[in-house]
Amino acid sequence: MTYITKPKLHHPSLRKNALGYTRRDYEGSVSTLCAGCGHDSISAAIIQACFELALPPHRIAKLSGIGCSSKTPTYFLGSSHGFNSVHGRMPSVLTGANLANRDLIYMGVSGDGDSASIGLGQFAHSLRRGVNMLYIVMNNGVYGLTKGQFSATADKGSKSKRGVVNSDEPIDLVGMALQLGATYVARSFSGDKEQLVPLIKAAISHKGAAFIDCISPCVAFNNHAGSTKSFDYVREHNEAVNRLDIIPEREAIEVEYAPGAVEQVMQHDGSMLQLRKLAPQYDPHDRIAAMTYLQERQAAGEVVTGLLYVDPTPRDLHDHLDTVSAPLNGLGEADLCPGMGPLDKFNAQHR
Ligand SMILES: Cc1ncc(C[n+]2csc(CCOP(=O)(O)OP(=O)(O)O)c2C)c(N)n1
Ligand code: SF4
Ligand SMILES: [Mg+2]
Repeated sequence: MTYITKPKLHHPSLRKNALGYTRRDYEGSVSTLCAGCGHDSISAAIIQACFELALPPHRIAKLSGIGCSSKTPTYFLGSSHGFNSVHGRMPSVLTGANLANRDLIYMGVSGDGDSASIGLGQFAHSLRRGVNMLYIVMNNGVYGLTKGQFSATADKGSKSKRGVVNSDEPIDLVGMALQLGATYVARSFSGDKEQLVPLIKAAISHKGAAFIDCISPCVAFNNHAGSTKSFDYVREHNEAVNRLDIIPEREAIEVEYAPGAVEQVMQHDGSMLQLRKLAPQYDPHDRIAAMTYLQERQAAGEVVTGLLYVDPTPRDLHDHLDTVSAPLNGLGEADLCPGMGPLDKFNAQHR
């Protein structure tokens, strides 16, 4: 429905955030995805998260690859920067943009085909380098845009709409993200907005590589009995290890929980993560234990969701490379050509 444009005027009584924006100010154009597609629910969660965090839209850069999932940035944050790259190449474009201008908030939007097949190398390197971003995969287990071929995240034994059984082992992007050194790793479900919105908010506030694998059923090609990425399957097998609330810096903590049921994690920006533990033995600070737990539960047929791992003191790519703190487009001639003195000093360090 590209010909339907949204009205520009908003009802005066719409709730406003601290910047005076309404939720509608964070929307994009009307979605052209199939009605009921999980990806639209994730777009709605991203809109909600940015509205609640009161982010200035001009400070956000959303980048994607190719696929139904990679089309979604058109449907949210219409006033933000956007770049629709080549299939599987979003992470390298995002890395370059981030190195050039660290002042923007980077959001990489991808699909399971985009990230686990053609873009697997790019996915891996952006996480291991610690690029400061929210990397979200809208995971439906199929190539939705090209009409429903199994993707590399489809479970072994999962059935296609035509009854073909997938014989290949799946790639678990969460397991990979943990192994590669991502400092914030979560899994969620497009049908669970209450879980997803805080996970997105916390991932945006995280200063490092934050990865969310969001199961997002494809109603056209992968939502039938036998599919392990269908709405019914995920609802029946969803095991949430925790529930997250995020309390921005300086806001009074008013929520009360029973002692022992909640863990508080302070982030670098002063915001506080409140983790309500649903699986008391699950420790989201132990990378190795998280990997073992996930594999055990996966073998039992469960889909583990929640905040799976967080490092509250992450280092990002700029810290590793010791880059200048100013965006490159803000550097003047004197910074770029400091003269012979600094050049001689620099050369001397390498002799
Ligand atoms: C280089 C290249 N190879 C193949 C394609 C064809 N193609 C377009 S989208 C896509 C898969 C998309 O799957 P996914 O990332 O899971 O997104 P979804 O549509 O399922 O959301 C493929 C193979 C392409 N556009 N470019
Ligand atoms: S084909 Fe599948 S992934 Fe693509 S818009 Fe339709 S439901 Fe969504
Ligand atoms: Mg897909």
